[in-house]
Amino acid sequence: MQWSELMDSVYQSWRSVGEFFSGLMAQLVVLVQQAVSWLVAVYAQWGVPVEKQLLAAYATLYLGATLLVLFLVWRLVRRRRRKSLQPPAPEPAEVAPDASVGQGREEAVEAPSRAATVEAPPEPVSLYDRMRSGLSKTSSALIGRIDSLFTGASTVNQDVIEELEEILITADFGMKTTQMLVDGFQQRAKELKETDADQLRDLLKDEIRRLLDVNAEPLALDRHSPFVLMVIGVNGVGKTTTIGKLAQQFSSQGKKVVLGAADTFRAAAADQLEVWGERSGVKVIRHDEGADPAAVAFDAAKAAVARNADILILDTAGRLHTKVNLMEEMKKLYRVLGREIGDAPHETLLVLDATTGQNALVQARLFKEAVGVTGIALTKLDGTAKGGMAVAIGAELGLPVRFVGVGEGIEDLRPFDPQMFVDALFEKR
Ligand SMILES: Nc1nc2c(ncn2[C@@H]2O[C@H](COP(=O)(O)OP(=O)(O)OP(=O)(O)O)[C@@H](O)[C@H]2O)c(=O)[nH]1
Ligand SMILES: [Mg+2]
Repeated sequence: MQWSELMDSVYQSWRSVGEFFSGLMAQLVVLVQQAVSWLVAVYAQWGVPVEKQLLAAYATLYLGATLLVLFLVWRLVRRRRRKSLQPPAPEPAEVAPDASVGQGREEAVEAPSRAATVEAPPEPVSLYDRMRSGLSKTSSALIGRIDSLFTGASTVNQDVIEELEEILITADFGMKTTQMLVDGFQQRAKELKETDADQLRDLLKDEIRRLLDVNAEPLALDRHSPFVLMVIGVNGVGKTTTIGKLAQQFSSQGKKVVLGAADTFRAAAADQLEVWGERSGVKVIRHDEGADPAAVAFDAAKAAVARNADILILDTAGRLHTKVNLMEEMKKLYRVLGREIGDAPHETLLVLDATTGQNALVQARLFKEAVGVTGIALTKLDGTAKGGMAVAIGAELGLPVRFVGVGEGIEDLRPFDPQMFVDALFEKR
């Protein structure tokens, strides 16, 4: 191709692009003119003086266009933020370890992100196995040491008792619970004629099992309709995740669930709840960031009644606990809920992070005294060797553990079963 031909074709393409845009601009100008004359007519009808009609029309158009642009930008930002909260679809190769490929297996253990595990299809793993693997850290630290202590002991003497105390305290049973356990254990060990390691092990297991029985009302969801479950706890313990998992589990059991995003501290909190809501087809009532949590509770209660829901779960802001007015906020929530739905909330579930050990116990005590906790959800048991916490909560505070989180998957939030817990903890690995 000749140089002049090339220039000619470039010129032609630019010309057609130019024509296209000038056509578009002409259309736009016509559109603006029509809109202006329509607005002028409207302002004339409203009695606006003639000399101000044109100005008012242009000002209205300008304002409208600015608002439209702002709205589009807001939608774009919101969509992006949602996308960042939305877990990516699971990649089967990553979440399903292939035992035959050593490399792949290593990746599968390390790679799963929070999202991938949450979205993964339910694996054919029994509840017991989930509990067992969730407790593996506590079990290997605690039971391993206990087994070697009992195997080497010919009698239950003071040295054995002291070492047992130390092991239990290290696993975060806490001083008081450790003392209760050791006293009971020592008493019963004295009655044994011979000290056999397996017998001592069973004895301790039995003592722990006994302390796990808390004399508390069971969580009877069908006693109220809607049953109102208020979820509280300091920030980051796993409130929203626990609510999401519960919503999904309840709705898959055929229960109608409504969620209330009363954590209005940051918009992302309600967004996070909405993602869970969308995933399980559950309605989420939310307000804007900074809104009054009691107003959300009010609307959520109304929606739950109107929709004939079985369960209403309310998420609350953890950060408030540092504020002096937390109790006032809570009382307001209680008042609003109680007014809309008799006796609500029917359960105040305090979420505690097991990895924080004795600190979680301190939180539980504070919340119990201040707002009246009726049950505990103990999360992240899988991430700690200090699972003794689960026992200490019941033994020291008399609070029932309702649910335990032993992983990030939906199935990893389990109703707490004391027998299953000790069996999983003590199982030989
Ligand atoms: N390993 C593990 N991680 C968990 C468990 N439960 C929750 N998490 C993780 O803990 C982190 C915090 O969870 P959130 O649900 O956002 O906690 P939150 O209490 O709502 O936090 P705020 O809204 O900031 O007060 C998330 O990354 C969860 O995936 C669990 O049982 N095991
Ligand atoms: Mg939250």
